[in-house]
Amino acid sequence: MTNAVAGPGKVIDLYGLSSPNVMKVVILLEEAGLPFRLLPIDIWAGDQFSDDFKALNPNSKAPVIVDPDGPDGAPFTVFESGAILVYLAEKVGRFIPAGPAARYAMLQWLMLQMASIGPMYGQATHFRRSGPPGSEYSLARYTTEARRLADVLEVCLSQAAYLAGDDYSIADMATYPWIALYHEPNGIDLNTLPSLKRWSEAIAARPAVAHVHSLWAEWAQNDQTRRGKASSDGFDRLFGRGKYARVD
Ligand SMILES: N[C@@H](CCC(=O)N[C@@H](CS)C(=O)NCC(=O)O)C(=O)O
Repeated sequence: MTNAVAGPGKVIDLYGLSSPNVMKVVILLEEAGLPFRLLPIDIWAGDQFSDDFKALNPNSKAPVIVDPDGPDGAPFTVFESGAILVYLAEKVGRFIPAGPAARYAMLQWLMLQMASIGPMYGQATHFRRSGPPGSEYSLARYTTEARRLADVLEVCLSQAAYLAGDDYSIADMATYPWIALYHEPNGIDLNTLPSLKRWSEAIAARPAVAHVHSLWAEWAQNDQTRRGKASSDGFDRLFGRGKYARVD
């Protein structure tokens, strides 16, 4: 882990980088006014595989948060961006419905983002940017699924202002970064999806989200620099290929 910046007592530590799974957490931190500091993870240098990081997240992925003021008043670590969103929303008592029906209506869209939108958009982007020759089948499969999922969002958002109904929630915060950052590379034309476009523009216009985008310009630039310094072994390890591939 690199470039940690010291911060005072109640500041939440966020281990992350300029990725959609991290952006969703930053949106909630900003919306809720929770102070945090970014501890950058250089995934091209393999920070996520260090013993120190695996003690926080055995799955070696960002984001992770450490809340100095956890449920029992002691420091509390949470990994998996969906779990982090639920944890922080419950902590502040906002952006998560209280009643059971509304809560599950929201959680189903949060789960859809975690289980489908993130992985499918992520794989489509991987094969587009980094797939070796012969990746046409994989690229077509994941791009088709990403576009199908955008259609699912369009239908939902043609019936309500937000994914879970009238109220902006962590389901919207989870899904927004994938649309904002990845619709263009995946060839998803928001002009053909008017409800998704309206929703995306409404979220982008929120002051907290606009502030996150201003942070992102610098964070993305820093990650470009890290990526530019990466070795071919670093890429092989990140992508599980070459000597890191586990195939029979
Ligand atoms: N399901 C996880 C996915 C996290 C994830 O894939 N994080 C990426 C950055 S967006 C990462 O840490 N990649 C490093 C690696 O795969 O080694 C979550 O939502 O938190």
